[in-house]
Amino acid sequence: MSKESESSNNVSLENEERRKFFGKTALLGAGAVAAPMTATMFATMAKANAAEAANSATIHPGELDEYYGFWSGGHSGEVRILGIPSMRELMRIPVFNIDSATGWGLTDESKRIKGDSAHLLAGDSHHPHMSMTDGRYNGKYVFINDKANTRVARIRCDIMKTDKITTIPNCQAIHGLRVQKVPHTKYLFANAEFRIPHPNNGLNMDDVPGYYTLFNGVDAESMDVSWQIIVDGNLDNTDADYTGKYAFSTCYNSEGAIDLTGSMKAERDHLVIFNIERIEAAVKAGKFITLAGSDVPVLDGRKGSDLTRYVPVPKNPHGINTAPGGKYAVANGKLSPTVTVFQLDKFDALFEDKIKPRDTVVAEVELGLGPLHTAFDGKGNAFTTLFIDSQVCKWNVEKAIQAYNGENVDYILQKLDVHYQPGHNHTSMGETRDADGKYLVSLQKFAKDRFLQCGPLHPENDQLIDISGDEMKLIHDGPTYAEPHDCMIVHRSKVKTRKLYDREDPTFAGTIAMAKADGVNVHTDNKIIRDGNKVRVYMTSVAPAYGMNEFSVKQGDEVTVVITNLDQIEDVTHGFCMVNHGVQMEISPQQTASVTFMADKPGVQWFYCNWFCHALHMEMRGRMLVEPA
Ligand code: RUQ
Ligand code: CUA
Ligand code: CA
Repeated sequence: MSKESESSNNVSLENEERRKFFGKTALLGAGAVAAPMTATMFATMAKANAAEAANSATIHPGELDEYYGFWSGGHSGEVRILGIPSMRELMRIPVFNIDSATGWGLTDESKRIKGDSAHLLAGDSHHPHMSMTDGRYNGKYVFINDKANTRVARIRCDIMKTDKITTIPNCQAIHGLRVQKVPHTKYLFANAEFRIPHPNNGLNMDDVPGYYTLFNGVDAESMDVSWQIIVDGNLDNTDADYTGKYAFSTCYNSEGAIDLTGSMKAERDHLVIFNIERIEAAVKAGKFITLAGSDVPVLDGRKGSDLTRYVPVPKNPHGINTAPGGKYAVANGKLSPTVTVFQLDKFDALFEDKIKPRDTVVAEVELGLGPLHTAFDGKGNAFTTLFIDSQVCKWNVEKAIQAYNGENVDYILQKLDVHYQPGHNHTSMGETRDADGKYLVSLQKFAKDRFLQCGPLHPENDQLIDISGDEMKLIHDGPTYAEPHDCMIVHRSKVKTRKLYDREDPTFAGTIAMAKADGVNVHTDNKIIRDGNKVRVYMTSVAPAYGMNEFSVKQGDEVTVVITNLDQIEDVTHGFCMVNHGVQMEISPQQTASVTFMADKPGVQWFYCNWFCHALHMEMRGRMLVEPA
């Protein structure tokens, strides 16, 4: 036995003690649970472990990472791209937030994409997932949900920008989000978490038993809502199978409670399984209603419906994760120390009423306290985060099934301390058929003593773990800003990005159409169009100058500045900032971007380029001359 595994054993002993102390139901105030070891106590052991790992987190200067990591930005409302294994942050993609660097939420193009929610300045992104073909990433889109404002969004992976945002009608708080894996991502599956009255008009607020929520199928190409399914209980997380026939969601509030204690009463809540073929057939046959807020087909999937089945699962289950082979899915118990393993090929029989709901469960085994999410290595092993225990538990699925059937096998292979209180975790390519068992990222909600203190607000700690060998090895700590809920790790071979914008890019097609209607060729013209008190200023840019040194408007004019960056050189992004007007935006090579604002101040108003583009970047500026009203 090596020194390292001896120390691991000591750690498990300590955790045993801690477990006794807290007991199995002492979960409230879990965030206050003390750290199992201090950072210093861990330093020596961690160093030794990292040094021994087969896969290193070290990427030398100038070297490229092997994987793209897509991180949700939580209540920052964005998505971030990290390089794996270096854990370097490569890019931020503003989605539901406002971003002053790129002008996301300020520019006309981004407002068009935000559509009916353009007035919302905040969001809470949780679950990024890439579109798939036959259970494999296809590099086309990354989808993300906004719990805060009940939206789903799509990011185009060729330019890594948001290109569609849809507000889901008739419900509140989209939490769980996944894609259909097979045959391809036709649907996004989106869980509305909170139960509400219908219609929600203030006249039936006391009818709590009458509240319900909806499971949503969103067309991945049009981003329109295809159908909504009324369910019993609420909806937490979701995943799909590898046949394309089923999606399934966890529910922590089968009680239909509106308070904390009420939602913890039942020993079991459930997993609800959706039969996609039957849903599509029912929609086709016109067997739906519509709700006040929209014309989206709404179907009843409550208990007794043909469209769904409800499988009891202990207790306030959280994550639901399909294993890469597609044979099993794992629900994570949260308030129960167990995970529940479903055998997915039993779902056909369940829907044909040949077996009972619980007959689809092939194992329900204890792992530790507060299981939240499970990831897989593609070799039959699973990695489950234990929030209360501050550990990742590696276990073998087949062995868990044997143990559940009474055989005397040890299904738990290793427990690794993580720092501290993990929520999601994700393995490289682990939610696809291509799971490669190389890296595991564990996303910790608390950093505590891991980093230099930065005041009362701490970063989180995203840890990288080498899972290629028999033992998990912690190889990197990565502080992150609020609050990556979830991430996904995609091999770089799956992603092809553009170096320059295509001049026909749909992102700015609306702006080009406006220019055409104004008789302006944005490639060549520097021109002002006056249309009553609306003024459209079209200019080009080539480092280090705008095509226009100055332009004149009247106080009270609504000014739209449209800039086309004619630079053809990769990386020469310009900006446009109108001083004292709250106006900023990015114009990358070959991009057209526009922003609209009121010229409400008379006199000389300077504008300048705010993306460093040239030795004479400071000199890239001009004047807006505003004639007083
Ligand atoms: S949830 S910590 Cu928003 Cu993904 Cu599980
Ligand atoms: Cu153009 Cu800086
Ligand atoms: Ca419950």
